[in-house]
Amino acid sequence: MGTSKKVGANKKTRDASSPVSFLWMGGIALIVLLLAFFVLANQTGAKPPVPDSSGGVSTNSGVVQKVLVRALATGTYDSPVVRVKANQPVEFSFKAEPGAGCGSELLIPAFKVDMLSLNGQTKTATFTPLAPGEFDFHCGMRMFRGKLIVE
Ligand SMILES: [Cu+2]
Repeated sequence: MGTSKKVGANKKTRDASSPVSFLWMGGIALIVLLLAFFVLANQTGAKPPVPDSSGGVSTNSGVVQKVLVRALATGTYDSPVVRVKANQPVEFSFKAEPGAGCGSELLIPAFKVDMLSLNGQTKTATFTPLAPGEFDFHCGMRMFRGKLIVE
């Protein structure tokens, strides 16, 4: 008997849908307000594009040179020769294919880079070569071999 009364009570609160509809209206009003806020915020935010007033010479203004080297399951790098320019930052990304074995580690000793790519994840090291030259990159046992040529 007690359980049937509780079910009846539940049905009654559901049928009296006024609190539910108030909730809906409140939610919709909130969403509209939020949307309006974001639109206004975007408009005010987009208005002033900061003028590039800095006329000073910046030594680090070079474009970042993005490089991706993959260690393949066949035991080689997909790009064994990488060319970059001196005095510009290099973003050296590295990804080892599953099955690359010890090739999942890539070292560039000259720039103290040591990256470990496990489960196909991409690792990135950033450095700036200050002078031209040729620098080796390789796995921990130098089976995978590549050359970073700085021009
Ligand atoms: Cu190796």
